[in-house]
Amino acid sequence: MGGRVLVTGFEPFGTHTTNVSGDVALSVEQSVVRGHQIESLVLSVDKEGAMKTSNLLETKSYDAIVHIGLAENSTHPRIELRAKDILDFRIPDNSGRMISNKTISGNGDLFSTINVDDWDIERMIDSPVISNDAGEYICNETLYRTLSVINDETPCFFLHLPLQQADAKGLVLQCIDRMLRPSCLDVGAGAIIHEGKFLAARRSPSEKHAGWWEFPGGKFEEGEDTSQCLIREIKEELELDVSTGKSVGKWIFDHGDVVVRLHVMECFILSGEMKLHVHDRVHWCEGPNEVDWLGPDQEIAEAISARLPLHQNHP
Ligand code: PCA
Repeated sequence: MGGRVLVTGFEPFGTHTTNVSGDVALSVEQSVVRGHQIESLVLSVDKEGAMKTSNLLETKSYDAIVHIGLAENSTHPRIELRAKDILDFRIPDNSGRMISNKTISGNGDLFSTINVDDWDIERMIDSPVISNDAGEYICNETLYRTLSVINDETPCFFLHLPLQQADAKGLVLQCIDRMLRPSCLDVGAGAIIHEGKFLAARRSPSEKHAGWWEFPGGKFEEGEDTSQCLIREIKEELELDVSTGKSVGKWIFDHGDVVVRLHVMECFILSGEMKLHVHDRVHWCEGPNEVDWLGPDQEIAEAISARLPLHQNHP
């Protein structure tokens, strides 16, 4: 592939003698994520540092850009999605520049080009949070100046790190992986619940992932929601008419070539005689460990088992 990713951090500023962001940026230098090599830069905490990347982009291009900075008052890493069109410094920057309440361009706020809906944030390293406030200092200025010159889909965002964090390097690499991976394919998975048990179906020898057990379902068709997708798929796969109930949750699973977002929903049989089309066996489960589940379906089976008694009396 041979793509390139730019990761920047900052020098110390204010009363700090170190800056975790610069150290973390350097720690990932030369690492390879999804065939892309990381280039690292430590930026000065001033206008020159804030403009370094936008200047670089005049002659170079990257497949993803992550700016990292220290957020001294944060307890969690923050994924900044917005660069505000304002600078309002509490302390001068490292060049002595002091700015009070001034716009950067006067053209309004700018927004990151990443799609966090595809990221499974809840399961990421060190529990990052989404933020729309990168401050009014050099970090915000840097994101603003970079976003203002990106006019394509190049993923770029700002990662604000707390003073102390268990695995900042791991989180940065994970963010880059999310930026470079294909967008999620939405797939419905039905937890068919009947007489206190839920249905597992084994994929036929002729199917991809043959022999593994899964929840019936499939890809959303144009305009479908989870319920419509499952009613159609379960009819096609099992010849059962079902109604849908509560959502069980969403799981994102990376198969390498494709990333699937599974939308899991309770289903209840209305009518029909089960006939298998893409499966060769079914099993009514009372617990999560009765079959060899495909990929994330094990975790889903655990989630369903945990709530199962609630639904034993459903019609
Ligand atoms: N944090 C500062 C600037 C440099 C850094 O690491 C900020 O949050 O703006």
